[in-house]
Amino acid sequence: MASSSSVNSAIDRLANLQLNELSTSSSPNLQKNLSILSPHQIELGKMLLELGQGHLFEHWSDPGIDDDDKRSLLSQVSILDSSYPGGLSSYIKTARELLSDSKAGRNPFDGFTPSVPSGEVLTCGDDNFIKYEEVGVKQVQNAAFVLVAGGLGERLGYNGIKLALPMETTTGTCFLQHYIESILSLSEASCKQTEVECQRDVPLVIMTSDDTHDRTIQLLESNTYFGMKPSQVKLLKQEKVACLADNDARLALEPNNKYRIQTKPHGHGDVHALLYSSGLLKEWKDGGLRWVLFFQDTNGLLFKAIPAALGVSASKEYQVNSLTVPRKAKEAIGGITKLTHTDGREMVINVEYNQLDPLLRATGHPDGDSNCETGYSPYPGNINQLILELGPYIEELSKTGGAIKEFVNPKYKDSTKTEFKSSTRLECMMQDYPKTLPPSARVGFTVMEKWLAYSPVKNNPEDAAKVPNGNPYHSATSGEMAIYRANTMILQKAGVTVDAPVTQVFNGQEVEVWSRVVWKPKWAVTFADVKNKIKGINTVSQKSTLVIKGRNILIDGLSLDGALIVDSVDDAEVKVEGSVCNNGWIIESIDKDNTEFPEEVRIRGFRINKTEQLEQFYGEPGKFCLKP
Ligand code: UGB
Repeated sequence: MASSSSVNSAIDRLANLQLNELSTSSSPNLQKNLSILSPHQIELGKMLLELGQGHLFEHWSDPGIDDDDKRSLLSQVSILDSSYPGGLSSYIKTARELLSDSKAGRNPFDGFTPSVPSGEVLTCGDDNFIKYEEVGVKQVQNAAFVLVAGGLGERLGYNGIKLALPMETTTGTCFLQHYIESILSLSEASCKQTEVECQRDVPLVIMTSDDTHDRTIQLLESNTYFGMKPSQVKLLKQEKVACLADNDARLALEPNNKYRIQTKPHGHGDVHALLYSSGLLKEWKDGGLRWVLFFQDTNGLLFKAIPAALGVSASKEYQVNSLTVPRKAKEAIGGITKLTHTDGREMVINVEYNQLDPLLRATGHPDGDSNCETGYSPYPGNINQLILELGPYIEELSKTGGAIKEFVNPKYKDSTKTEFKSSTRLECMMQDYPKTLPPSARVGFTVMEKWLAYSPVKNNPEDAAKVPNGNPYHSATSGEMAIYRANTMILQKAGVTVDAPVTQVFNGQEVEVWSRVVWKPKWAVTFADVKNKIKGINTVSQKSTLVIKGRNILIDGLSLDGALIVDSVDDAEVKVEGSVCNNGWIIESIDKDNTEFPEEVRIRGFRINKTEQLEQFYGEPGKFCLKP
């Protein structure tokens, strides 16, 4: 073993060597400060100079500057360098190329002609849907789930993390709880269907960022992981990337701190590099897993679509399956598009909402992104639910390290495109993963009905109220109403007579208000489950609330006009029949600016007044009948 003195002298030699190399460099400020830096920091300083970033040392001789500030700048550089595939030099090189393309107005889709791709179109409740659900549920025990939740949700303007937001306020279940309970129930159903003992716990990875990491851990820990084993959940934190001040990709310093590089989020595409570098993919592969399912933070409907979509992946052997819904022109979701290049290349890929319109206009569609005779854009909307087959995914990532094709979106001061209004950065999107795949890769997509599969919470009340007529609000108001509509419509498809919805306006948004029907995933995770638990003639009035929390609850001859909440231990079987009539739970409009209400209520513009209900809990094993 080397003695500490020999190690120290090696470091000294290295530092001197670098000192000498730097003596001809363009930054006298850095040279003067070499004695306070570690060899690694000197190495980083040298790299920055070589990358044309000498301006970062401009303030190093300002009076009153602490050595710690200088060291902290280089510590930050070290993190930026190690967290980006290929390091900072690769980041700056790519940035220069993309900024030059942007300045020249080069179109990333140059040479490509868009056309409408074909995919598997599913209708909830029909035989095909049920068949795919069954195939999909069997596969869940071979799947891992990945939730990207590093976004701050600037558009929503909510102060907490979006995963902690109630998905609906009838039960107050937050998004993360619903996701976890859905995964647990699906996994249990999977083992039951295949009649095997569950060999493993289905893994859940959550990608966080500095904006969401601590609060995500707190949410999990204060709720005992919502029933998952802590070892089943892994958090991977994405780092932000350096901001760029100009077309030469000079790194931008914070306006109020000349010793800190300004950083911004790099986008959800980071998830691939993080998964790869974490070693989890290999662990999953060795453990016999076959699928990785990616999903976003606030789509409360998604798990209604997952079993059938996974069934499509397995049946069609798709290496990549994107879940989509019919898309309104100009809606802020990407469009899945077939792109054919003049050189013969072809790919089916998401074209982001801000790029679809110019691409169409440039390729002979003068109306750009517009609706066709169906009232929707012919390009199905990407809802960023991707199902990847693990084997080919690892193979691809071992070539790319998980790096995803990036883009840059600078806001220029004027038409000379020489200065930016504010700093920019490279970004990447998880749905761009297929861009590097060979043409032989099996890339497909599945179209689901929007009412069933997609209603995210992204927009604040003010912006939602300004959404063009007929386009979705994507707000907390519409997100909650979509849960009630989907659940009530599923009951209807299962044979229950339900009332038509009424139209009401909350926070300036006109929405359909259906009966407030909510169930726990352990009651039903598929359409077939719902059908099996509904018998006889049942009716639910529009003003009603029906909450089903227990596992074995059979609705058989219920007439509901009010609020009914049924819960039971897992070993109890409860048959619900007869007439339930009470004043129920009333939706009351509230003012979004009334600070008497918590923020998560104000962003909806309504609250639920729990006036009167029939609430029954069956705490013992056995057979029971709830007959009022
Ligand atoms: N996210 C991260 O985890 N890290 C980040 O750095 C950024 C985001 P947005 P966006 O389904 O409605 C996407 O901001 O990016 C997470 C698709 O690109 O909600 O505008 C974040 O926490 C678009 O094609 O959405 O649009 C959240 O969970 C379309 O499909 C997720 O990434 C659209 O979503 C999405 O972030 C949609």
